[in-house]
Amino acid sequence: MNWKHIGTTSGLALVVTLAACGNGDDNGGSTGSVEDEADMMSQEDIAENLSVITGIEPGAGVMDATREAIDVYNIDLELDELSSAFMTQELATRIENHEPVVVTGWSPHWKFESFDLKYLDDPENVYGDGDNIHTIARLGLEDDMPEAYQIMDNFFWTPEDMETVMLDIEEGTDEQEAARNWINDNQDTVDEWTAGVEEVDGQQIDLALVNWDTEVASTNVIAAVLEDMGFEPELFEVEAPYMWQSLADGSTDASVAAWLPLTHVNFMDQFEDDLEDLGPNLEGAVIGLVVPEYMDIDSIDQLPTAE
Ligand code: PBE
Repeated sequence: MNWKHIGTTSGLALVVTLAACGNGDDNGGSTGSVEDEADMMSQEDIAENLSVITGIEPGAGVMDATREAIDVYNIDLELDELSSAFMTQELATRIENHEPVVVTGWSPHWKFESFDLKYLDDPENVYGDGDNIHTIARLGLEDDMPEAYQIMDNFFWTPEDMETVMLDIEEGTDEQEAARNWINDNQDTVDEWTAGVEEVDGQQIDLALVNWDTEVASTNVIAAVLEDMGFEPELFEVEAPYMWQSLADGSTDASVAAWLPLTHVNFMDQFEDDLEDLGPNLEGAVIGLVVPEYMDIDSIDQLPTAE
């Protein structure tokens, strides 16, 4: 049986890979790799040909941080509000054409497997020193659904685990199947999350997620684990602010998609009294500005600045 996924999904990620792999030209390949110095794009060329930072959904934490970075570093680029799928598509196209491109990036993410990319240094530390991804729940979940609460609380994995699932999905595997593949290969880990927990009989659990590759991977894995324990998971795909709001008002039960302490600091400030933080389910997440290796800059303060 499969859990319900309420909301839209995107097939764009697959298109991106095909576009990115289809062309073995001599620009150092179309993955953005650099084979010799001539492939490097100078700071002047970048200033001349770059007018935007390619962003994602306006409500994402990495977008808040980027608006702040533009201010702090006085960056002379517009921030394009797109979506995660369009961001990776734009990245692929620009790399294919050996053009400058700077995106709002995060790790774990499959884009680092598909392209040769780097984070720009952040001397003013706008993007923080790394985040963890936390599990959050509505108030009262522990009393109402102790088994689900226990499993959600035990859920913990590594960036490599998450990347395995993301890459599987990005290569075209169905989200639920990718989650199952990972579980089949990591049954010992999953057994630790469910150790000592009683199975239930068809209890519905509503999980909120945003359509970011990271959260699609984690939410589908925890949904599959819950399903195996007798739950009927429903996945509610929402915009970032509503993910927090829906837990605070009790209209969903839990989420594994809270990036803290930095990325979602504004949401945490707003909603922390009305929900419960169950702590990290993954350690070592990162956000920042990301460019292809062939751009000959290393730091955010080398991006074009306003006079
Ligand atoms: N992200 C992925 C999210 C959190 C998960 C980095 C795009 C954000 O910026 O809010």
